[in-house]
Amino acid sequence: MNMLNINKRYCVVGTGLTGLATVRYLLSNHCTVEILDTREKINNEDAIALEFKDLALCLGNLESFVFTPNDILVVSPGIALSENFIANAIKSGAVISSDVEIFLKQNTKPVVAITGSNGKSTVVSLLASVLNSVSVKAIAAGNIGLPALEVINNDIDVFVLELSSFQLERMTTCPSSVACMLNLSEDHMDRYDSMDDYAQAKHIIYKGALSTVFNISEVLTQASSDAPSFSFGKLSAQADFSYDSANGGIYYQNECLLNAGDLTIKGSHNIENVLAVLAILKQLIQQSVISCSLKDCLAAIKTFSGLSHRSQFVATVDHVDYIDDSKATNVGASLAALLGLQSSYSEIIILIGGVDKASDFSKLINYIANHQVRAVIYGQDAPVIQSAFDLESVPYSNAKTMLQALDVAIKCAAHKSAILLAPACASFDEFKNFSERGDAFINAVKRLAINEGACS
Ligand code: UMA
Ligand code: ADP
Repeated sequence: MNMLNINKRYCVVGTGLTGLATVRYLLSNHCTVEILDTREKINNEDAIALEFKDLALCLGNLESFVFTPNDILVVSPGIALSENFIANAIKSGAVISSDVEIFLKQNTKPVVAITGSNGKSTVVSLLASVLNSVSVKAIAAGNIGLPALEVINNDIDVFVLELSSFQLERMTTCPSSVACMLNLSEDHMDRYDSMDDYAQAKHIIYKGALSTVFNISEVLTQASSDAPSFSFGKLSAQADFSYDSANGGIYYQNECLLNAGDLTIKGSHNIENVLAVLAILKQLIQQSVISCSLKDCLAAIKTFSGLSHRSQFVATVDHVDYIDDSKATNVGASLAALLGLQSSYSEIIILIGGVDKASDFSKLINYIANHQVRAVIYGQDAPVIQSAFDLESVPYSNAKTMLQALDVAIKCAAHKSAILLAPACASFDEFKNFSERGDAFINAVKRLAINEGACS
């Protein structure tokens, strides 16, 4: 049934990926649409005017925009709900919605919804590729960079949605076949008042889920609903899906499904990601959403090689390994990268810096102080990060830019060590996004390899 209301005015706020996909979908369903953006100048204004010829585009401060009870605001995730114009809209009787909310109301196919502070993109990609390998048509969409409304009409058996806290916070329910929260560590503290607020936003994923999957090692990921639940955990034999570090086995209860040594993706965080995927698959099997067995899924799990910019080996130059984890944009992810690599190297030099998200760096600094790790700190918010290191009396090196930080690291790297880009910060001071930052690192390492003639 079509839940859209053609008598309402849909005010789509934001002209990025989400906003434009939403406008296209609403127009194709004959809705009345207006496009708004809080920025005075947007670089795709001409393209928007060309694509949506007769549509009103309102740019700049929206505080004096007149909203009415007839309005539904579809607010893009990058726009904080604390903006004054949102409060004005609510006061005027308008309703706040989002692209994912519209998707979930309109969609009729099974949905797997996945959130967490880290590992979301890896897990949604792995799950979608496993489902495709057993002839279930699946697509990974949402925060991974493909707005859900862009693919709603595709011929798909199961939608695998990556949902950020920004997307979840503007929904009241999130109906799905399986909802999973992978982990919960500090991120986006520039948008949330506290970890509690951030956790509350993440928990919306469980509202309306027919079954849940959570991380037994992180109690805050557990759903409070009565829906059937599976736990996973790399450190706990109590979990439904567990890992035995003594023999490398990955288990469903007492049954060994595969050995972690057979996985192409490496690092203990990726073992957790595989456990989560197995638990989600088991829920889909139990609900008869898919008709294969867990065993049928193992070949695709073993061959999955991970996503670029997530702990990816780049090259060995002059006996030093270079590793790109540009996607480590928070402290938890940088720590996971270090933990995953530590046992393979005599020393790791980590490049940290960029735009801080009001993070607490103490766990990372503490780890660096107690392991063979040295830090090179760079970028716009280097002073903030350096003060945190100074407070703990942990030494570090300085650089202005990411590439200069790489130069500093190269000069002091010993044989058999690794240089790791895992910045624990956003990239916007120097780059468009984390991929551009990772590509800049990879290209610099490749140039180095050519100059040294020693790439292996
Ligand atoms: N805008 C305003 N006012 C603001 C901020 C933005 O008007 O205060 C406008 C911008 O001018 C621009 C538009 O909003 O026109 C951009 O909207 P957006 O920031 O929501 O970006 P989208 O292009 O729609 O991308 C969003 C997600 N972005 C964010 O959550 C910030 C993308 O996640 C997601 O891939 C995409 O929807 C598709 O679902 C990115 C992200 O950084 C990758 N996510 C965060 C993360 O992973 O940590 C949560
Ligand atoms: P997200 O979409 O949540 O940002 P990604 O799969 O893109 O997750 O990975 C982001 C970062 O987190 C990368 O640096 C990656 O190495 C790290 N990571 C991946 N899985 C986990 C996990 N389960 N726990 C902690 N860190 C992880």
